[in-house]
Amino acid sequence: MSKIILCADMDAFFASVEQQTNPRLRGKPIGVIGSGGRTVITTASYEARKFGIKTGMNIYEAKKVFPSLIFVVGDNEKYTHTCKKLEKIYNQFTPDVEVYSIDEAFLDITTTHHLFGGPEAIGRTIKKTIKEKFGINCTIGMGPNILIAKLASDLAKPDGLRWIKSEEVEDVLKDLPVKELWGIGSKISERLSALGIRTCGELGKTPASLLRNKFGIYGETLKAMGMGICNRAIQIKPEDAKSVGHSMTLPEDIWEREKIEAYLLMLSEMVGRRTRKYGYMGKTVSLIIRYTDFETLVKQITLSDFTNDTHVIYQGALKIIDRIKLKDKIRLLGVSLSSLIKDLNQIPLIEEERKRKYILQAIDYINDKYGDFKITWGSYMIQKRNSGVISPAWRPSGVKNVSVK
Ligand code: TTP
Ligand code: MG
Repeated sequence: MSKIILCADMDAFFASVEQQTNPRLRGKPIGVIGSGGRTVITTASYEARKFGIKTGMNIYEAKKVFPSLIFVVGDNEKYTHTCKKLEKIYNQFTPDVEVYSIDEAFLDITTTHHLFGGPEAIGRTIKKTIKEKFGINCTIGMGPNILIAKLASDLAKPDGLRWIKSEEVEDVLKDLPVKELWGIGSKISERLSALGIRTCGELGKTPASLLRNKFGIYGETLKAMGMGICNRAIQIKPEDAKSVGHSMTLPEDIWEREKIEAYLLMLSEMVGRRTRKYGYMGKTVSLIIRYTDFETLVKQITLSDFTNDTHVIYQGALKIIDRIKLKDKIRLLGVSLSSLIKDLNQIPLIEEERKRKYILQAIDYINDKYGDFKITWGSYMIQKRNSGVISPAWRPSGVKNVSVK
């Protein structure tokens, strides 16, 4: 059964909030700017867009394009406050909500829409509720995945509602310029254009080998996008959002250092991967050890920085084990990451860290597509071979979301 994903995106969000809080600005062409001197327009009301005002213009450019534009200094607190309230509205229709940005959210309504009279009824109710409560127009897009839901919303802007059903996807994409797709910016669209690929239809029909050649692993994603395929699931916050952990009862009781290390690396990878998937980073690594007599230890270490990098988590777990004098064989091991913050997905400034981030993304992409541990760390494989403890048939199992104090 095809999924039904709903994308809600506020229209001219910051400007709409400003117009709502100051009635004199309603219906007027306004541009929201920062409070500093060298600031740009973060958004313009639709009244201002008609005169050519665009996000990213600096004040001087904007004044030249449209001298009567009203500048309003933005207030982030107002916007985050509204964003939190919007989430509550979405939660009335499904628990599977991903607040993607300050004014966009994705809702998986596959299993709940029938309770509310269908997808379009949910869309209309959300629009009406937001308008009544906040005086803001929003656009709702729906589709079989995030990519198509987002596209539907973009195509329906402003104040629209559009549902692109699975059977309509091919037709919608056929002549659509590639840059209309979420995730294809002007640089990629230029590179595609140099290959003679202008529409999504053409992109979807391009041989994967050619795209892989030009774009590496991202080439496959691009081809899928051209076909309207997107496997990225909605990222729901972890249940308690306090920690992400994984523990497992071992197939045999162990004592040997290299076996412990092999399991810790595997557990760290599971924790790192899940933390990355949820879009979080953590600063506290905890190690759980249960001896054969069931005595259980939980020890923690605080890292110098927030991370979701498998190896940093693993190094943290190793530091903890170094400080423990094992009194017996171990029957259960667990690793967890806590003190979580949302990963803002910033690109690291240090080249080495940047490379690592891309490596992790590539590994996650492959493992998401082909299955857990299809690609993994060399040291894990070496230890696996040497220790001989992990059978190829072994599958990750154990307690998820271990909460540690
Ligand atoms: P968008 O949803 O991209 O834009 P928008 O809501 O203003 O307009 P649209 O009707 O096209 O959806 O961004 C949401 C808010 O985020 C926007 O109101 C201002 C802010 N923003 C920035 O602060 N910096 C930016 O570069 C962009 C694009 C947006
Ligand atoms: Mg918006």
